[in-house]
Amino acid sequence: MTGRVRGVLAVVGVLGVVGVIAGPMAAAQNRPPGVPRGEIAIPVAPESNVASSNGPLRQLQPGGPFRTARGVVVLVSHGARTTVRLHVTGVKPAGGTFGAHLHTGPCVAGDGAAAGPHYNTDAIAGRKPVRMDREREIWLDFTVSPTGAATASTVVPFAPTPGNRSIVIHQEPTNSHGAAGPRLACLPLTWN
Ligand SMILES: [Cu+2]
Repeated sequence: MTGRVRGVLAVVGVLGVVGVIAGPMAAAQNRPPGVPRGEIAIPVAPESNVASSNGPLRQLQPGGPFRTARGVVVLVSHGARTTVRLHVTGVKPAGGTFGAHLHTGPCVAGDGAAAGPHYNTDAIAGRKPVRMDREREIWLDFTVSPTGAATASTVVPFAPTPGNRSIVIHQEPTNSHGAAGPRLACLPLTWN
């Protein structure tokens, strides 16, 4: 078993259910040669990268609905294609729809500006004009259920470059220009 496969198995342990690997897990019912009984083989492309983060949301504004919230984010890149899944629990009051994106900078409690701008492939490549949409950025808007939980996922046609980055949750849903109002909370996401 390679280190990368172990990484994916660790993610399974953290999340329990990950949409992006549900298919491969089902396919793994036919155990390939060399895989011990009881272990699940998950096919992972050689260029795959996995990053995840799990913990209390860091607050960027005092007294918001994410005060008691926790989040899990999992990012899986295979070549030039990346799947990202975000799960949030403990939102009070429950309800509402919020914008969420991958930002280029770190997640620092009390300092929304530290997260920097959206991760945007036009901006990273120095292309102008910079277009802000769900093909060039990682958008994870979510609607909170009556139990205070929410899930969002996206698939984008690029692999974000490594860094000490963050998922930022905003007060409003993302509009057609990529804006979503004040920054309420964040979750760090770092990979190499
Ligand atoms: Cu954002």
